[in-house]
Amino acid sequence: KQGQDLENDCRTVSHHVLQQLQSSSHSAQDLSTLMNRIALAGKLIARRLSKAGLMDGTLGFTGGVNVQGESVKNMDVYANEVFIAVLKQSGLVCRLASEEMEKPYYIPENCPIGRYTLLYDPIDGSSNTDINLSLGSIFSIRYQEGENLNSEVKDLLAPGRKQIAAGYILYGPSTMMVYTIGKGVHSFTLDPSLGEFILTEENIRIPEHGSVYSLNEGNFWQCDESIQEYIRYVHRAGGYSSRYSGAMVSDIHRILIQGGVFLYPGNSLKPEGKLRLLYESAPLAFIIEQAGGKATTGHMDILDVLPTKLHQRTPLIIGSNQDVAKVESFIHNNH
Ligand code: AHM
Ligand code: MG
Repeated sequence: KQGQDLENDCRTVSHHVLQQLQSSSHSAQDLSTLMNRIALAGKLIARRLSKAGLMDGTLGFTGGVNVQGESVKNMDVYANEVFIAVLKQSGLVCRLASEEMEKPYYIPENCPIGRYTLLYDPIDGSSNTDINLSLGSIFSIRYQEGENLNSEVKDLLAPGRKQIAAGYILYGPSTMMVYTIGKGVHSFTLDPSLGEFILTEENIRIPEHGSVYSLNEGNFWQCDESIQEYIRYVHRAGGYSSRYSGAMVSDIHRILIQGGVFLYPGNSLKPEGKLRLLYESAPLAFIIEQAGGKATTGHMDILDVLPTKLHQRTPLIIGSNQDVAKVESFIHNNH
């Protein structure tokens, strides 16, 4: 028993990545190192969040507005800088692009050797920061193609199928990290006494159907008729539960484990919805597809959408196959 416990305690993220790739190739080593650095970012952010009410300058707004036109919170800035700092030291990432930066950030000392780009949302669900509710970080890793050290993003304007790894960190009652490198979805829980993410569940499969639907129903009257019809269907059908936390990482994590559907469709005020393709929708779509679920705009798979700009938004319908199909049947008017 003791031996087994010890073995379990040694199942860290970086070890797991190496095992998945079963090789000592450069890219296996690279991905393992990258995942380890991202895990470190998660630990730093979790540490800060756990003391948020005790430390000056952690909660609240900076007074600035980001490229998306949203008010920037102190935690957004801190978390954005954490990712830059941990990846600077990796030597592997030459370029980072995030929700909080208008243009990609280049790490000159890592270019041109750094072969990877990290796309990320440092704090997902920012509105939960000041009220001590769940938050997330989302990440996506791609090979960097073409010229280094210029601010072009052309090579990033490629479908989500080009992602080589993706995942999220969930800052809840415990901190979890969920990742995929295209070989299933695996979750880890931060053991604060060890300071390590330890394997929780391997090869997570999303249920084919779940009872949860997750969207901001406050947008009901701005939604397309088809989405309104879907919502009416859910209300009438009975047996569904509405769950919407304001942080999609936690809402989608619930759906990954228990099934259901999360949606942020376009509406009359936000025709493309709210969520950003490259560092929000695509990484989560990679995770959910790898777990056997589906992610769509309503018209095509999220992972097939060809972006035209870095901060492009996209409608998102994501979750269990049957529940996503039900929403699609309303969009295509064949329910
Ligand atoms: P953020 O990254 O700026 O926090 O925005 C993304 C978040 C999602 O986590 C969440 O599902 C959504 O925005 C909530 O938006 P709304 O308040 O419009 O429902
Ligand atoms: Mg976000």
